[in-house]
Amino acid sequence: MRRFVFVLAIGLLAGCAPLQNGTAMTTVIPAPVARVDGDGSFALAADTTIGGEPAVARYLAGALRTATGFALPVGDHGDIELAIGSAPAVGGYSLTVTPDAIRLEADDAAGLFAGVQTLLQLEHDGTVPSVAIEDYPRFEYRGAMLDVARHFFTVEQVERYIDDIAILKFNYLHLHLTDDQGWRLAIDSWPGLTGVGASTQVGGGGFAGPLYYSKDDYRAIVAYAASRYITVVPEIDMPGHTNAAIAAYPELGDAPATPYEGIDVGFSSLAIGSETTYRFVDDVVREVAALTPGPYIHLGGDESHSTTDTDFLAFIKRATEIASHNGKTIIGWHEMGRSTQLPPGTIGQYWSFTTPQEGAAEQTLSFVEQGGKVIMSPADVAYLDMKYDANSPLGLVWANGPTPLPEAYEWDPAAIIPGIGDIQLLGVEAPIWTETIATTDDLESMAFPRIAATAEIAWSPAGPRSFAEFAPRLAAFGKRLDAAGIRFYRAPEVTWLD
Ligand code: TNX
Repeated sequence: MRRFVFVLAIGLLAGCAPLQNGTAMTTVIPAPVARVDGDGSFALAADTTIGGEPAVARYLAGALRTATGFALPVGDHGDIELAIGSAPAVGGYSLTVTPDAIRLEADDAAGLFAGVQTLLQLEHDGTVPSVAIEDYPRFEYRGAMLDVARHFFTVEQVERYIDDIAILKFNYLHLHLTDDQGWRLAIDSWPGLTGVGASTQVGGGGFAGPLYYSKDDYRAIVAYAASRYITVVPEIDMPGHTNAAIAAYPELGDAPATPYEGIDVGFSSLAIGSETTYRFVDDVVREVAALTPGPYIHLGGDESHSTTDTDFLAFIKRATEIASHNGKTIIGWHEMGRSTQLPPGTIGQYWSFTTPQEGAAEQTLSFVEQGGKVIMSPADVAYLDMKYDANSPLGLVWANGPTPLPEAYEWDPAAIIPGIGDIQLLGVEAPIWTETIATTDDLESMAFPRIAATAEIAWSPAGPRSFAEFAPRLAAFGKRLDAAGIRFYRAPEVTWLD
C-alpha cells in the first residue's frame, strides 16, 4: 500500500510535467492513475515469450503480431507474464516493464485485458519503454452505445466496433435494437417483428441481407464482446419509438402504422390500455433476457411524446415489473424517472445537456432516490452523432450545435446534477445514433477521436482536464488508429502526426 501511495504521488507529479520529446509516442489513453518512467526499454524479438492467463495471452500475441510481425509463442510462463494476483483496485492492474521482462498483474482476466491495452499503446517500433504503472477505473460502467435500428449494422460490423472500443477500455456495449424504423432482433413468439418490422431503415433500401439479427447472430455478438471483456446491454425502447413493432402487429398500437424511413421522433406509442401490450412486453423481455448473460436490460422510455403522462406512468410501472421478474436490473433513459414506482436499483441514463434542461435533473435524481445509480451521456458532449463543426458531412446538431473535440473532453460527469457525484454514478456512456450514419467508415469517423475523450472521462481520475495536455497524446493515439485502419476525423485542434 505504501509503495502504491508513493507511486501514485510521483505519477500525479509526472502527469503535470510537460511531455518530453519522444515520450509523446508512448503516452496512453485513457491516462493511467499513476506512471513512473524508468531507464531503457524492453525489446520485443522473435523469441520473446508470452505466458500466464491464456485467453488474454493469446489476444496479446495476436495484437503484437499485427503490430510487430512477430508471432510470439504463448506458454505457461513467459518474458511477458500476465499474472492473476492482486490489483491496485477493482478493475485495475499493475504493469512493470524493465529491459529484461514485462509483468502485468490483475485480479482477473478483465483487469489483465485492460492492462494489455495499455501495454499495446506503449509499444512503439518493437520496443516498450521501462515503466511502472498502477491503474484502475474511476467508473465501473464505461459504455458505448450503437443504434442498429436507424441503420442496421451487420454482425461483422458490430464486432469491428467492439474491437474499436476495446482498445479504449470500454466494458459495456449498449445496443439500441429497436426503434420506429426497425426491429433488429428475432423474437420467436412474435416473428413479424423481424418480418415487416425489419423491412426497412432510414432512407429505405440499399442493403442486401436481412436487416436484423437472428438469435444465433446475436449470441455471436454477445460472445465476441465477452472475448473482449465487454458486456452487451440490449435495449428494447418502449413505449415510444415503437412504430416498427406496431407496423408488424397493429394490435400493439392505438392506430395502424406502416414501415417508416424518416428521422422524426416521438410519434409512436404502444397501446397502454391493452393487455396484448403486456403479453408482448413479457414475451420480448423474457426472450431477450435469456440471450443476455449480463446484468442489465435497457427498456428505453425516452421521448414518449405520443403517450399521455398518466399512460406513461402506468406503462412504466407494469413494464418494469415484468422486466424485473426476469432477473435483470433495468436501465431507462432519464424520462423513466418520472415514475416513483420503479423497481429498486433501476439505473437512469441521463441524456440532457451539461446544463440540465427542464425536468431532466429531477427525473435523474428520482433513480437515486429509488436506490439506483446513474449513467451519464450528456448529449451536448457525449453524443458521437453530433457534427464536429458546421461543415461535418454527417451528423446532427440538435444538442446545442456541433460538438468540437475539446468540448467532448472538458467536462465532468460528477459536476452536472447537484446530488449526483461519483458515488451515485455507475458510469459514463458515449452513444452513437445512426440517422445519418450507414457504414463502418461513417461510424468510425464520427466516433473517433471524440470517443477517446469519453473513454478518458470514464476511466481516468477526475480532472482538472486540459485539452492542451490531451491533444499531443491524442496525436500519438492517431498513429495507432492509422495502424489499426480505424478511420478518424482529423480534428483541427490537434497537430496530427504524419
Ligand atoms: C434523441 S437521446 C434520441 C434518439 C435520436 C437522437 C439523435 C435519446 C434518448 N433519444 O432517438 O436518435 O436524439 O441524436
